[in-house]
Amino acid sequence: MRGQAGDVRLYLVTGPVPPGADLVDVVADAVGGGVTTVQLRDKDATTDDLVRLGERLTERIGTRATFVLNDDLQAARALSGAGLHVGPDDLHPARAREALGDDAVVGWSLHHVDQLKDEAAVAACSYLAVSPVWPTPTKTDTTAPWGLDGVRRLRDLVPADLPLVAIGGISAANAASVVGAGADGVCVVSAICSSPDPGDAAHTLREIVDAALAAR
Ligand code: 3NM
Repeated sequence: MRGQAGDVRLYLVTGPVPPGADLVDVVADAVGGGVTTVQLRDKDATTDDLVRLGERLTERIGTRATFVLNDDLQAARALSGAGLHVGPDDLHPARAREALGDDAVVGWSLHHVDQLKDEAAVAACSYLAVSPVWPTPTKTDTTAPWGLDGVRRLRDLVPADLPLVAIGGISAANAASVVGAGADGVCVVSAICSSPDPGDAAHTLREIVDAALAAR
């Protein structure tokens, strides 16, 4: 069972926000602008911190966007309805699926093409993420970038009914090319979190993604 992928067209992963800004306001504005999925990611936060922040975020987001936790099953279980995103060195997606149930969103980052040989993992996922498409200052300890050719290659290899999103170095300037290469959605951190107007940044990205999806 793959659960519901939700809508992954414009996928915000949380990151640093400008001084004086409140992450909850940034996320709420971004959802107002057209973000469809929000992943709470803070590798330095405790589970309790994530649950507290997750409660504030989900209260503001309501049902307007899918909500996913990065790599903290306990926090995801504590926040009813939350999904879980894991990487290849984290909890196995099949274990996440077992723990969260058939309806939960479970996502998995693809760093190596060999991961697709793990059929149980792929079958457990609601979506897969090409990570990273391009190098990004937001996360410097990534594996080698896939580039647009990598997105095309993975879109051919991943089951057609399994949404493929892409992360890493995506902005309004290149989002259309990522969708044109086969991604069903784009994930961004800095293009929204670092923007002086997160709502407007999200709106612009959403228009670009929707137009690129319609043009395929
Ligand atoms: N994961 P930006 S790249 C959170 O490759 C994250 O797994 C990545 O940030 C991966 O949108 C990344 O600012 C950061 O480039 C993406």
